[in-house]
Amino acid sequence: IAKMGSIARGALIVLEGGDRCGKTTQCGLLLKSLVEEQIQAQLLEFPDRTTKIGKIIHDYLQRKEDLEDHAVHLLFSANRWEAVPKMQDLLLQGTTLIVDRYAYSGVAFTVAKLDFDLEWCKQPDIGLPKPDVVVQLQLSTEAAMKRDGFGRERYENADLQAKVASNYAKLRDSTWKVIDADKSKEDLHTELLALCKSVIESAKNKPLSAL
Ligand code: DGP
Ligand code: NA
Ligand code: NA
Repeated sequence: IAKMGSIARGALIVLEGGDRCGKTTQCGLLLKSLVEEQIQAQLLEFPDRTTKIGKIIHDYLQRKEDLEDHAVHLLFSANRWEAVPKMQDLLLQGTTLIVDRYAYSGVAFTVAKLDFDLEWCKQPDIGLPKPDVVVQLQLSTEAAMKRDGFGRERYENADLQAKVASNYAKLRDSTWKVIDADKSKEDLHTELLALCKSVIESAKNKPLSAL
């Protein structure tokens, strides 16, 4: 067994995109392939609907509950913060995290629904572990709307999704990779797996930083 200090850290890999872009499917496929290749990995998703805060968010998304918009924004952020101790432990133990949505969704969705100030929206997530890569799966709203299940939850309408897409464009930095998601599940997976494996390699020697 290697000494704790000598274990290379895992990578923090975030997938972002509009609703029904195939993110969740791709996260699952990535996990399966990495594990098959004996690369330690785990899946996380935000919102994590299993926690107490996550349950409130779930009811809000299902329109069972209405909440003040600033308060909801902070709840989504709190739902990420409550996962941080676990995330840090896993990353430092060498486990790569595949994360389905992160702080970028927080900003892109809140700004989209209300024209809230972008800088205000970023504040509560400052200090979260910084992803090694943010993969944005890009799919036109028309294509997303044709997919199964679109329209069920609160934010799933064409207008809002188009705004989300333009907000993502304002958040891109050097860690972002934008990938065209309008292709077969298999082709998209092949592209993502190659990208993730190279990110996992290069993250090994980099310290974990913060947003
Ligand atoms: P999902 O379970 O990935 O379908 O996400 C649920 C919905 O919540 C989706 O429409 C995106 C939205 N969402 C995710 N994170 C945040 C956030 O931090 N803030 C807001 N306002 N919406 C978010
Ligand atoms: Na959704
Ligand atoms: Na999800």
